[in-house]
Amino acid sequence: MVLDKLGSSLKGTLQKIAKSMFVDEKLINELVKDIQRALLQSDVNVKLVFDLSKQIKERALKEETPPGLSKKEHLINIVYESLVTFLGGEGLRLDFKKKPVVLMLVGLFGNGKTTTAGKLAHYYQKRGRKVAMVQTDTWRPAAYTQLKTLGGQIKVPVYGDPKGKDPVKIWKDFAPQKGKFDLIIVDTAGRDALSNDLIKELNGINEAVRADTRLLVIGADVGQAAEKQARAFHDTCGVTGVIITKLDGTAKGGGALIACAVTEAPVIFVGVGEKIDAFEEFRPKGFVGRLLGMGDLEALLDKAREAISEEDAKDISKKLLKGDFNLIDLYEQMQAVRKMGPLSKVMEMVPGMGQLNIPKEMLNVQEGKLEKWKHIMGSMSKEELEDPDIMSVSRIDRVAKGSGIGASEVRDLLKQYKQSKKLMKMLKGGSPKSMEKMMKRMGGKVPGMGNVRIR
Ligand SMILES: Nc1nc2c(ncn2[C@@H]2O[C@H](COP(=O)(O)OP(=O)(O)OP(=O)(O)O)[C@@H](O)[C@H]2O)c(=O)[nH]1
Ligand SMILES: [Mg+2]
Repeated sequence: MVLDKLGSSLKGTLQKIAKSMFVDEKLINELVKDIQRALLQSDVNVKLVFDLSKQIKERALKEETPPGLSKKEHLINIVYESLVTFLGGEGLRLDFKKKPVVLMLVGLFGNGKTTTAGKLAHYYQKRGRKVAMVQTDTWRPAAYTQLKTLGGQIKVPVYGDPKGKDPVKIWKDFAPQKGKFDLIIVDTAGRDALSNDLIKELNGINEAVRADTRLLVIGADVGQAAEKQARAFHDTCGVTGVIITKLDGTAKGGGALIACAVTEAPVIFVGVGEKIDAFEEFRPKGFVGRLLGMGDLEALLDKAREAISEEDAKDISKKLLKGDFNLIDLYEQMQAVRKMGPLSKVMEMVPGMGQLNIPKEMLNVQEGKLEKWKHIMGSMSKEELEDPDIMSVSRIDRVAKGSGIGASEVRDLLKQYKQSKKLMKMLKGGSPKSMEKMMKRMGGKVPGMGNVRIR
């Protein structure tokens, strides 16, 4: 995952705080050193690392502990806040009140601009926006076709001229149709290095397009060269946000973070694969929360929203959080979770789960189980589905016969339902300690997720 190494080192550091008796200068110094080491190992620029650690140290030594917080909590909070600010604070939201929003992607050759254009179009289209893409890259021979293919996959119109030579003209030919869309994504050409040529071309496009949002697309593998690139693009067109691509690879990703510092713009999305949906909104708060093991229910709900309809997601998540949900919800939730991707990824986003060492390979919902549940539930009455607590021995027998699936499977489903309900109540409480205790009590099984044992 994103900046994996950073995550595990920082977790270790925070455990150190949790275990120590007092918060004193010695501990703060140790903490700052640990954070420095973690960031440097993730390829973060040295100057950035020192600025950040200096800030943490100063705050930790000078600030009074606010009422209601323990010294340790306060220290963890300082680390949290500093890391969040470091990664761009609140992030960036497109303001669709002004229509259309025009978004331009810039970056060097092969960093992923065109791929990202498709991903962005997909992302916003899923959220109900009318999207168009414009290809102004007249350098790469197949640039128009590449974008056209992506647009075809997701049914988003693509404008451009495969034979055109003048990007500004391409934009001007499209411009009269702007009003039909909520969001227009403009792809631009790259070069293998920042040349005067590219800068001149981007200046021209930038002036014609007058994009509200100008995003620098930069690969996680760019490393320390990111600083120079970010500065040059920023000088040319005033970068307002950063997208880091290829975070699924082996690169540590920390190098690209300098782009945020140089442009004073936040990372707003990250690319985690070549496919059109291998794309995640990046929320510094959630990200740091996850790094520090606080979990991020928001991000989880966001994914759920994509996998199922928004209405359903709101409903189910509300029910889940209240711990009052029925069998249909459980089934839908399991289906949705499966759509969200590897369960191990989903688990990282649930508060507390990050700290339970669940073996990754076990986090697979069993396909066969879901199928059986479907049959069992098909034989249950509406009343029974909505209130599984009324399932008596005779009802279980009836359902078993009706579905042709054994009574023990029916009981298994009911058991999983009950345990999930309890688990969801606990998640709401959010304390990893109490969760762990509870899960041990349940025989080490995570309900609904196959027979997952806690190590
Ligand atoms: N693994 C991985 N590959 C990616 C990601 N984003 C883009 N790529 C790949 O990177 C390569 C280059 O992507 P493009 O979108 O063509 O890059 P570009 O910036 O438009 O390149 P130019 O048009 O030549 O400037 C392609 O093979 C993409 O599939 C990502 O998040 N992860
Ligand atoms: Mg391209």
